[in-house]
Amino acid sequence: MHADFDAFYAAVEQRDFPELRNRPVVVGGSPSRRGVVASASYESRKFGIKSAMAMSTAVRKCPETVIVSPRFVVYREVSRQVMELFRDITPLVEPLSLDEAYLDVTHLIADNISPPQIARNLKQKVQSKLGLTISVGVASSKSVAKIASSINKPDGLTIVRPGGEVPFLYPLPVEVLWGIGPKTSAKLHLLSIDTVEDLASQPMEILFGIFGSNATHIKEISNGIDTTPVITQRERKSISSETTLLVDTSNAGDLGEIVMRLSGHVAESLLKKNMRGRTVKLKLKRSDFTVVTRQKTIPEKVQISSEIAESALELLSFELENADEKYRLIGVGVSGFATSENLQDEMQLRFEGL
Ligand code: DCP
Ligand code: MG
Ligand code: MG
Repeated sequence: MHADFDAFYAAVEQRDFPELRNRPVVVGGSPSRRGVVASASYESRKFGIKSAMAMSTAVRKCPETVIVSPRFVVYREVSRQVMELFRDITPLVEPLSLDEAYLDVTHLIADNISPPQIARNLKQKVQSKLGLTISVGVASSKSVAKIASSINKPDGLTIVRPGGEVPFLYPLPVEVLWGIGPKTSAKLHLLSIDTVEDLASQPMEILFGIFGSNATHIKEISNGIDTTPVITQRERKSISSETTLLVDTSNAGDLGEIVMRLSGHVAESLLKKNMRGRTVKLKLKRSDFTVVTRQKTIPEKVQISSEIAESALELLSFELENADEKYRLIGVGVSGFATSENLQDEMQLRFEGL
């Protein structure tokens, strides 16, 4: 399942200030200071107001709209509460941002409780405990569930049964797919690729031309194929691979080769989980069993083998230059993934910078 709050910031304001209910409300920065819309209530969307629009445009579209300044502390607390409600039904919760998460409920399905019932119960619980509505998508994969939750907002519940993925996806506009932003969609429309079906029926060469190394993934998700598991934050802390050597060694060439091999294993796991990290860690156990770890944080998130190996080898040569030791175990790891907290911090910084 994928669950996402409807008009999150705006709905919290309407909940806490009853005079705002049933009125067009936008949360964001002031129009006189070139603010933008962070969240628009569904009443305001009837006038064409959307997230990320300049506040001055929003006011022009609907002069009677109420502009409210964001209260990030409150939104963060509501987010904590909803994630807790999600975790009451399954520990397998993967938050994507403050207002949405994937929930793996496969193990809860039984003869007398079906996925639609699990989803209805969840919606009811969120409504009664938090006074807010969520939209939920239920499907056999994360990608399809996320699209399903987005197409019947607000207060939606969309169920895509196994085998129904292709008929569900094909008529939808290409924009529903994760990773197709305004720039790519403009390019696609120029090529008369408007629906998911149009995209899915393109030959691979065309897709490679547009999406590069992401083409295979795009082809898969446009056919409803996505095998990535729901990853909880605890599991996210780091991904690593280590090995104990047959013979202790201080040989830089041998150690370097192992570091490259381990970097390959880590890259493979990252790719499978569709994750990238910013911190590369090297762990070394010396002959006397003391453990040293050295780590490096880089500006760009890494995912592929060569990028991970580059940093890990740098850490290795630093260690070898500064110690005269033999080693019995080596490990390479990547951490510093995007979590809902630091995603939100990034979002807040962007907001305040505007
Ligand atoms: N947000 C933001 N700036 C954006 C997009 C979102 O500050 N450009 C914030 C405000 C939103 C919250 O994140 O309330 C959640 O984002 P969503 O994309 O889920 O949008 P909403 O919950 O507001 O609306 P929807 O009902 O479409 O999910
Ligand atoms: Mg939302
Ligand atoms: Mg969201």
